[in-house]
Amino acid sequence: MSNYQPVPADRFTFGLWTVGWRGVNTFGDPVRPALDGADAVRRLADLGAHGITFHDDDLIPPGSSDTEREDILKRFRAALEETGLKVPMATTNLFSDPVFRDGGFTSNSRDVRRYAIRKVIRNIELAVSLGATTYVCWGGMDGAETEAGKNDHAALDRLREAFDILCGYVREQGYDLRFALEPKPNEPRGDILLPTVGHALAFINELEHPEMVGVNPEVGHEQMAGLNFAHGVAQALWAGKLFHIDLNGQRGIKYDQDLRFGAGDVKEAFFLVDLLESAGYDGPRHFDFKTPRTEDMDGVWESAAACMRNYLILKEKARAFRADPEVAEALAASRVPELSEPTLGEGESLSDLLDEGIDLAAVGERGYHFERLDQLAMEHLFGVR
Ligand SMILES: [Mn+2]
Repeated sequence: MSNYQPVPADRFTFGLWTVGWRGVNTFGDPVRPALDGADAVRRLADLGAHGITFHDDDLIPPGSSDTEREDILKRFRAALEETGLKVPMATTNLFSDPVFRDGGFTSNSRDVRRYAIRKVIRNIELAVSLGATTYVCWGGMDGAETEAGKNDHAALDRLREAFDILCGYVREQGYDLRFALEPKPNEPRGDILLPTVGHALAFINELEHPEMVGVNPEVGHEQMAGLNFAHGVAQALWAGKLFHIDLNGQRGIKYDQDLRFGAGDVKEAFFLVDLLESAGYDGPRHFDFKTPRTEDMDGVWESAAACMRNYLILKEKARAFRADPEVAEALAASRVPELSEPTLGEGESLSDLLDEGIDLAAVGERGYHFERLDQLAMEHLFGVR
C-alpha cells in the first residue's frame, strides 16, 4: 500500500498562477497575498512536485523595469537550482492587459496581433533558457460575444498565421520546443475559438508545421461543454497530440471552477488516470486548479498537495482494477478485447466480408454486460474491492 507521497518521478507540475491565485473573481477582491515565484518553487519542491510553469506576467509583473526583471529571474533561477524543480512548460498571458480585450492573435486590431506575437516570442526566449520544451497557448480572449463583430474565417486565418510564424521562429532558432493549444468553450469570452479538443485537432492539421503543435486539454474545459474528458484525451492520444495536460475538477456545465484534481467528477477522474497510465503518457501531470477563495495560504498548500495525492490514489485504484481477475473476465464477457481485432482479418479482402452471413436474430440478442464491468470499476473506486 502506497502512502501516496508524491516524488519528482511522478512528474507533477503546477502553474505559478494556480498556487499564486489571490482569489479575485467577478464579484470579489483578492483574499490572499501575492506569492513570490521563488517561494512557490521552494514550497512545491517540499510537497514533492517535479516542476513549476508560468505565464510571463505571473513571474514578472507587467511594468517591471529591466533591473527588476533580472532580479526576479535571478531569485527564481536560484530557487530552481537549490530545489531541482524543473520548468517543463511556459505560456503567455494574452488576456489580462486591456489591449487584449478583443483577443491576442485574433484581435480585430492588427497592432494588437503584432504585439501579441512579440510578447509570446519574448517569453519563449525565457522559457527555453529555463529548459521548457512545451509552450502552451490558451487564446482565452480569442472569441466573440456577437457574430457581427468577428469574421471567424479571417480569425482562423490569423490564428493559423500566428502559429506558422511562431513555429517558423522556433525552427529558425533550433529550439527543442513544441506548442500545445488549450481549448475552452467560453469564459471569459461568450464563445471562444477552438472550443474543444476536436476543434483544436482539426485546426492543427491546417498548419504549416502540424508536427510541432499538439493540445493541452483541461478537465474542466471539456466538461464545461458537457463533453467526456477521457474521450477527448483518448482522441488526442490516438492522434499523437497529447503534448501536455491540465488536471483539475469541474462539476457540470457552469463557470470554470478549476477545483483541485479529483474534486469534480470522480468517476471520470478515475477513468482519466486509468487512460493516462495505461496509454503510457509520459508528459507532465500538470495541475491548473484554483483554491477556493474561502481558503488562506495554508488551504492553498493543502489543496495543491491533495491534487497530487488524489492522482496517486486514483492511479493505485486503476492499477488494482486492471489487475483484478474478475475484471479481466468481465472485460472478455463484454468483448472489449475483440474491438482491437481489425474488422478484416490478415489476408482477407472485402469480398470475404461480403460473402459472409450473420444470424441477426441470435446476434441481436447479445448483451454486452457493461453494467457489471462499470460496477466493478465503481467498487474499486469506492474501496470495497
Ligand atoms: Mn480552467
